[in-house]
Amino acid sequence: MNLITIDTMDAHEKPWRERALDWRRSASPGIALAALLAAASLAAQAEVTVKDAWVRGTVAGQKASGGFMTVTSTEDAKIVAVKSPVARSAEIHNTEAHHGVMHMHAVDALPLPAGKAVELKPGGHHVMLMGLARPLGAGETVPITLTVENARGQRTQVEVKAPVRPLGQ
Ligand SMILES: [Cu+2]
Repeated sequence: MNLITIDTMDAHEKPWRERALDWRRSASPGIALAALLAAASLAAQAEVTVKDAWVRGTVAGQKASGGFMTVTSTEDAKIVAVKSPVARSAEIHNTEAHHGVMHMHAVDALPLPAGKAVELKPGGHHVMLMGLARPLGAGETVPITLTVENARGQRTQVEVKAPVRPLGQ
């Protein structure tokens, strides 16, 4: 009777131990795979380079100004938002002529085709800084944060330091 009981226990315990071992063996490759996937998704983030950033200086009482720069992304992406601590709000604007008069209007996103240098410049696309708390003087630097979204919907923040150029340049 005793022997039978022990035999029965052994018979049940062995497969259980084996199952536990199988689970432990498969667990570490699973973790390694998850780490690999995380690394792959990090590597897939758009690399964005910003050159020649500047902001136009303002005079006392002026509430808005423009930010300009050249932006290049390694993969297809778009700028979906902009912000700056010097402005209550900021938008991406485009400039267009309507009946011979130049108008600015906000755009939802500015496309960054892979490898193409996209220029934000006076008379074209620009960062519109609105609700300025104080005048922006030559010599100071304005931080601007771009939110860039790639084709898979992943967003990254790009920090830009834009020196202020005197009004009239
Ligand atoms: Cu504008």
